[in-house]
Amino acid sequence: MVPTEESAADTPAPPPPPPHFVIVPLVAQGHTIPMVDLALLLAERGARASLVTTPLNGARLRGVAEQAARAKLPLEIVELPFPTDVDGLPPGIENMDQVTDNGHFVPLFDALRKLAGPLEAYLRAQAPRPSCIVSDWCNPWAAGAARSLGIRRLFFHGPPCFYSLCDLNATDHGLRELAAGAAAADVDDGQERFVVPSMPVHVEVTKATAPGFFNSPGWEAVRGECVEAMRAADGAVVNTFVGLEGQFVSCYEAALGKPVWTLGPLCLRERDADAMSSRGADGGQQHSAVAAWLDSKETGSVVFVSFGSLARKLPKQLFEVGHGLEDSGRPFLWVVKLAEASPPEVREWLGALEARAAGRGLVVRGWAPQLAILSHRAVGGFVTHCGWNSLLESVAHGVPVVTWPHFADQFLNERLAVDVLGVGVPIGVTAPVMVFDDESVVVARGDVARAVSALMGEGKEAGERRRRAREYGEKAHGAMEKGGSSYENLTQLIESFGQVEARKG
Ligand SMILES: *[C@@H]1O[C@H](CO)[C@@H](O)[C@H](O)[C@H]1NC(C)=O
Ligand SMILES: CC(=O)N[C@H]1CO[C@H](CO)[C@@H](O)[C@@H]1O
Repeated sequence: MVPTEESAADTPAPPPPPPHFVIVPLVAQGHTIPMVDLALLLAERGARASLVTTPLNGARLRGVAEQAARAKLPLEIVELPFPTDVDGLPPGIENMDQVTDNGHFVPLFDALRKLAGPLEAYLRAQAPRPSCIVSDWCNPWAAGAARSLGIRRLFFHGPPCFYSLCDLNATDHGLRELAAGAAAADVDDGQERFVVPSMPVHVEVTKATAPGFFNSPGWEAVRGECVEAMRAADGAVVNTFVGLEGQFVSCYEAALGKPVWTLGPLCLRERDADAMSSRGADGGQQHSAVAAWLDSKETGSVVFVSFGSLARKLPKQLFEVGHGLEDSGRPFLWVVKLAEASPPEVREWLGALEARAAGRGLVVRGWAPQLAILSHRAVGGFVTHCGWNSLLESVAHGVPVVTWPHFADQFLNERLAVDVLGVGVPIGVTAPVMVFDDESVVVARGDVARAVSALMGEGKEAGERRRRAREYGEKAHGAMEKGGSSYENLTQLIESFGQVEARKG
């Protein structure tokens, strides 16, 4: 019997369960932060979200769990046991930002690979089966479990589509081999420039700044696994938006041959000031002091200086930054990591700098509420390492940048900011630094002062840069609002996985 509307209303079929997304971030702050935003966003929009991590990283996400519980969001944190006795990895290290030796990174990846079994066990225990896995590009070990259980998988890649397209095209055309060959044949001092092939705009790189994660010796296995997992995935999720780099999104989608869901800027999900100030940290204690200082400053007058969660500067380089900021004459808010600030000579030097720059400069030691700072009206510029979260957070708040890339995708992110978007002043670095043990001083005080003055200055170029940044900021907010491109991409993402569940049931 075909049920009439009335009888259907009497015995309503149970609604299909909401689609269940299992999110697997890489254990590094820069990778976890946007994927936590993604999980919260999915849960806010009616999907179920599970964030998979390890115990130590789970402890850091307690604030997120509480926030979700308060808002009654269907979000859970799943802790897989971290493997013990991994060759070459000291106990207690579960996150990239705990590593203090370049030699510990590969063993950390070896340890993560062993999470594949526990992940599969978790997925197997879920009824109904999760609808979709979203795993970081750098977590290829999640691919096997998805495959063996027949769960569709998207990869989340941290960098913008501009970078990922460069990487694909450089790989397909053997650009890295070409550059390595030139260097080996000694026809090159490392500064020979290569054009990235088939890009819709002109992009030049050197051997050292050529695209590609995990290109250093010793990383071949990890890179191979990541590329294979990328090729086998059902699509990509990127923290960007069409209004920022639309032409690269569509070229990337074509080159990849899979759907690319642009859902960002994910940082704009957070509208609550308290949550914003405690993002990425255990608490927002520093926030009130920083906010009070910023409140006392004129609109757009302060330059904010921070270099992400991984790079560490040794005293000589740190002092050049400080002198440069002092010489620029602009109000500055500078974040120095605890590990950088701890040597006695640095502690003393920073104290003296603050005394000299009394009222004009504030040094935050340790963690700072970056998103709250960038959204403060007093901040008019950002000296950044060009990690994509930082760059996108800046653009999303209409703040132009001084670009000082350190490694990985950051050199191409700089090209995007400076050459394509026109919102950046390069500080002038040409080669990557190691995360640790780098004694060289790559940026002198004069470079810092020049770039900051150009960014914060009054000239026509500076004004244009500010205008463009403001425009992208407005577009970013539009993308995340109902009807905006990222909002609607997320709607479609949830619907496309919801339909699969409904069809199965
Ligand atoms: C995301 O939104 C853009 C702009 O509305 C659209 O062109 C694109 O096809 C969408 N992407 C997916 C994967 O649906
Ligand atoms: C191999 C190759 O050329 N891949 C891509 C490079 O980028 C363009 C867009 O400019 C794509 O269309 C290609 O498929």
